[in-house]
Amino acid sequence: MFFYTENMTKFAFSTELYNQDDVEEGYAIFGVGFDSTTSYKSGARYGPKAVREASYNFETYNLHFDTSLTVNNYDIGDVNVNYGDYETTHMMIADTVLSLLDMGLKPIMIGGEHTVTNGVMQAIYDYDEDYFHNLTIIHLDAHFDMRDEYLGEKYSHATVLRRIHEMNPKEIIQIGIRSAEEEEFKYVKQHENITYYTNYDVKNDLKNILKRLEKIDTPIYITVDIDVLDPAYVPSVGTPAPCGINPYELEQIIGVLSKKDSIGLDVVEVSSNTIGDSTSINAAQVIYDYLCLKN
Ligand SMILES: [Mn+2]
Repeated sequence: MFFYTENMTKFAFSTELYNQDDVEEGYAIFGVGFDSTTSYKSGARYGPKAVREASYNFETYNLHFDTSLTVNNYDIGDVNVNYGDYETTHMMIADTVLSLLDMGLKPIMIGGEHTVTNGVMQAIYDYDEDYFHNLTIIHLDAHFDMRDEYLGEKYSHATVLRRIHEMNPKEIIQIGIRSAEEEEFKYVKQHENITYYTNYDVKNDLKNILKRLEKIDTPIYITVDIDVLDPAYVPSVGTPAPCGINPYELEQIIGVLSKKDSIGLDVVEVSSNTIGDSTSINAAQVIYDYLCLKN
């Protein structure tokens, strides 16, 4: 091993995993560069590379949370994707995550378009169905992603939360929402186990939302579509929507959620393709904050 080198194909603070027999409990970071159903600005396939590269910009001590990132985490590389075919990609994500869970590793996925979250949900469901039915899904996004289908597709970035809701988790809490289609909005309002907070709710009463999150007493899974932030902070996303939340608000939300019993996290929809793009830096910050608070 070389002591003074770094590997930008891996997340900055991750450990190499050479032999599966040596694995210790912790977190497994992986990418899924799939973006075949992206409808507006393409490029989420670059997310995993861009977010990892951006992670080298951070220092090991997290000043805001007064802690360093020391929790055990491996970067296992990227799941193979079948461009243009979500179904086989879904199977490969689900199989990979199921292996991780069997090894005592919690998934941290870098997307890819939001569709890929379905694969992680499938794995958690297959791992322990009762656990899945007791799970609270925390969904940060500009969009509900609750359409039944989008452009004829059942599995799409715009339907991902609908498919997850159909698998019957205990609850879904959506935060930062500011864009919708009427049918999905009706669906959200019809279901008591879906709660949503708009961008204005975050702006006007973040404390109330944080209190609500603190009260969660089930395991959680966190899915962050980075377009929850305003396009001023994250210009390189598939579907930008104005009047988003800001990184201070996101950091406070992640701060509360990281103290919860979480089975995993994903950060999706990063389509940065240049070094130092603010979108990938903000996305890497979410993973960095989360892991710092898992010590
Ligand atoms: Mn979105």
